[in-house]
Amino acid sequence: MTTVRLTMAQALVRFLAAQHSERDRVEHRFFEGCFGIFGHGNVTGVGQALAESPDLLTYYQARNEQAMVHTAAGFARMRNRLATLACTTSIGPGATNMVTGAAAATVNRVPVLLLPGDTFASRRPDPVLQQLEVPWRGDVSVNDCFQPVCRYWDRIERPEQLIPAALAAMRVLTNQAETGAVLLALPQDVQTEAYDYPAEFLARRVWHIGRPLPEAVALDEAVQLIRSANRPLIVAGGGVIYSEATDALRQLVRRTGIPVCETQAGKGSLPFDHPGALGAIGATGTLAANRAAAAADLVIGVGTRYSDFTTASKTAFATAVRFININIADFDAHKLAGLALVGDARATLEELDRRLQSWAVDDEYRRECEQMRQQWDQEVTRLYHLGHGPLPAQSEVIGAVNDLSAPQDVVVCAAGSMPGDLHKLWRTRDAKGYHVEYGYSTMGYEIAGALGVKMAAPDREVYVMVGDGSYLMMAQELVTSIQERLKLTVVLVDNQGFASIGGLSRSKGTAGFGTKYRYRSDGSLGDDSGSQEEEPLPVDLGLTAQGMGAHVIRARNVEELRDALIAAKKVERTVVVHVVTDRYQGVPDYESWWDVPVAEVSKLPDVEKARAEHERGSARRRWHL
Ligand SMILES: Cc1ncc(C[n+]2csc(CCOP(=O)(O)OP(=O)(O)O)c2C)c(N)n1
Ligand SMILES: [Mg+2]
Repeated sequence: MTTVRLTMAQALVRFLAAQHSERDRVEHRFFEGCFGIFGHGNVTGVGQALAESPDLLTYYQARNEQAMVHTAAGFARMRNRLATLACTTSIGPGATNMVTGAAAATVNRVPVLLLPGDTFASRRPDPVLQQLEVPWRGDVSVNDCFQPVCRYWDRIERPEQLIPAALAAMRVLTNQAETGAVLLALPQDVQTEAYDYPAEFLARRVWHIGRPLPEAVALDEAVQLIRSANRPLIVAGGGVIYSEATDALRQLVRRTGIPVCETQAGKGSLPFDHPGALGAIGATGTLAANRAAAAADLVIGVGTRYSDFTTASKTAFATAVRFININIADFDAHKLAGLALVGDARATLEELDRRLQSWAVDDEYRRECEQMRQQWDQEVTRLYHLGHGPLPAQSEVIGAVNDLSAPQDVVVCAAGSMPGDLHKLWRTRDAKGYHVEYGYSTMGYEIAGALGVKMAAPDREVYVMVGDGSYLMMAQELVTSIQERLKLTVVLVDNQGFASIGGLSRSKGTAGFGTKYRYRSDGSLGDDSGSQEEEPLPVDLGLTAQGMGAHVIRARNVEELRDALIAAKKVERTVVVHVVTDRYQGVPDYESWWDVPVAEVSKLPDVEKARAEHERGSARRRWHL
């Protein structure tokens, strides 16, 4: 057997460079690079290996470890989970900074490979700088806190352990049902130890990603249920897009007339103007989709995890509704007591279409849905052109960006009031044109994740919609975008604080307590009721973006915003368009509900009122057993 004498870190870099995924006979390099921030714990191990062989794996320097995991996740999502980036860190804080990124990737079922440094396997210098000492256990380090947020977790304590661990990591990363964050903790001494690695371990390897079909009996039962339904409705989730099932969906919808609504991850499954497209469903849903959901007698979920936003906290659907769930993950396919069709979305939709033969919904139902869709489109037009002043409304900002972006461009967002408004209002024209991280809704994902989107799709313009709160939490990757010449157009929507949570707080009787970036002259904590004497903070977010190298344009109204977006197209580096909006001009809910518990007893009358309202809402919750 041929062997190659390498350090564990050198073998790892060679192994990563040799991994490929393959679906539909098309092969992709699985790791297109490695992000990192060096310190002790990786600079002389993985860092040495990357420096020695830059041709194997491109190294990218990030500013924050959480951000680089978001970048890897944004990249992997944009590539439909067929490729990703690795992330290397030092030990201690460098490693634990990745926990939020790992959780976000795992919640969203997106593959990322995390390679944190770890304390010495030999334990001779313990406690090493940044080591957590655990008196009752010798074999733990801070990296153990990744266990619940990773789909595979391992620590390589001998160089030869890399062989089974790396293979196990790859199996999970390329398994569509299990994928998420995968972590290999790398003790700093072991990274530098040499071993005679078998050449086969380092050879080119291709991981097949299949398109399995559900069992024939389950398909038969599904066809029977669909044929006997009067008002079937498809809920398209992220699985439709990852599986590249949008054409199959369109074909099925065109022929059968079953209308489609979309989750956050599934938005883009159909273009917004397709006759069967009812748009967003659930807590942030459109009137068309929410009305269709309430009246549906059969729901066909495709690649959805049925989060509370999708089901409007289990109030969106009627008690008697049946569910058919097409999902690659058995875990999701069984939700809401659905008939589980465990399989690939595209293959299963094609098979259902074939088996349904000439069956279609009633013309009347088809017409009714098309009418609801048209009415919704008018509502979007109204909100795009509110003519609100003096400060513009957020819906007008969305309208301007939508109007001035090209169909194949990508809008990226994650937290605040913007994701819900985008879900309702963004007119998606391309299956990969809408990228909102709403599984973990991580403030700070926006710019970092968008960087990954741009790396994965350099030919598309990437529009980042970021609130002032998210911006302040994690804006530093603007610097990385300048460094890597990856242009982003960032629309910084400044409404002076956490408007979404302020609104939620007001609606629950607590007057927006602690959600506004303003301070009062007497030094007391302001709320968000608009009733106190307040002064704005002496803070200029535009200047901070300029300081990080971005080209900054300020827009005071919608016309200036449109001009700024046109001007931004001609700028080569990252542009930040800073627009101040009216914090109190939100987009309404459309017959939906979100379960946020309210205090059962309180001294505040508004809380008591909100509690009574909450109980009325709760009465609509269903079990779906
Ligand atoms: C890391 C993180 N911390 C806290 C939250 C809870 N949270 C959700 S939205 C939000 C406010 C976001 O403010 P901003 O980005 O300005 O958007 P706006 O609500 O004003 O639209 C907060 C604190 C979160 N989603 N993520
Ligand atoms: Mg804000």
